[in-house]
Amino acid sequence: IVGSGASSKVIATLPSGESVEVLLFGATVTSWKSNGGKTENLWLSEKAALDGSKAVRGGVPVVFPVFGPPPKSDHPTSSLPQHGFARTSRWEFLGKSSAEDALGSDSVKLDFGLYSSGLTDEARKAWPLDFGLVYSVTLSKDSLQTVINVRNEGEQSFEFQFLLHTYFKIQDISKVAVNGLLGVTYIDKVLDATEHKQSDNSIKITGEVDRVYASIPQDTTSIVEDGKPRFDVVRDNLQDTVVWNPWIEKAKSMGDFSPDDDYKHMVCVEVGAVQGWQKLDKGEVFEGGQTIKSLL
Ligand code: TA6
Repeated sequence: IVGSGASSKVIATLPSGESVEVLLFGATVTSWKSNGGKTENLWLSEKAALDGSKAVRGGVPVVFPVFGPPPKSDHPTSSLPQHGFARTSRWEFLGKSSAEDALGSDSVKLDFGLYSSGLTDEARKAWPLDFGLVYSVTLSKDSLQTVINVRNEGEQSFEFQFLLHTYFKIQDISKVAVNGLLGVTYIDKVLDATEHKQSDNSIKITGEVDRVYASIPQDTTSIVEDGKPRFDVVRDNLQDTVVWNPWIEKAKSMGDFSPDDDYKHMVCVEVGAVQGWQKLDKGEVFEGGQTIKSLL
């Protein structure tokens, strides 16, 4: 662990130079470098708050127990902030373990925990359910796996949503396509949350895009740049994926999004369980996450 207080972070590096950095604040991955450590794969705003003062603008914010603005009323999450409390809570570092896969290549796993007892009074009051989260970040040579384990530690059942709000770093948004969502139904939040069907395999981004693709049959969404595969985003036990780019006006309107024209150098492909709610009875566990692969 380096640093202290809210800006404490854990850094792990493979012998071949790849690295991952995780803030204890929100268990937010803020950097993932592949190619021997030469290629940064995640976008991070130059004005991202890294001091715990607000959710990190970039990297991989952890969204739990609600995605987006919570239901207006009479729902347990109604008084939570947008995207829930996980990304603005202080998580515990539970430890690091190194492993070798069958082919002998190294990987290192970092575990983080967040429990009801670790919430601010405000969050605890807003969502008074007993839960335990263990978030595992595993760095391998060309991939980063991030998995959440949600346990209901209380007597009452509860329901939640979960999403990994991954900001991918890309060279030029005009040369990017997001592939693998052909035929999938999506809610278009730019077009008044109307429902649409993805008519072709490639999504090009030529303006603000904010779409929630639900119940996706196959598990991989790909980001292609300039005709070459750049990232594969593989879902594990999560059925939905959000595609988001704020474009010019929205980028300008976010105080912590900087530089303003950096919407050209990022795209969010966010895996999650956000359509409807995952229900956990007493003692039940949910596990899900993603493996993101750098194909450069
Ligand atoms: O994931 C897309 C989204 O839900 C957008 O609607 C936009 O609000 C984005 O998340 C960022 O939300 P934030 O609360 O981090 O500003």
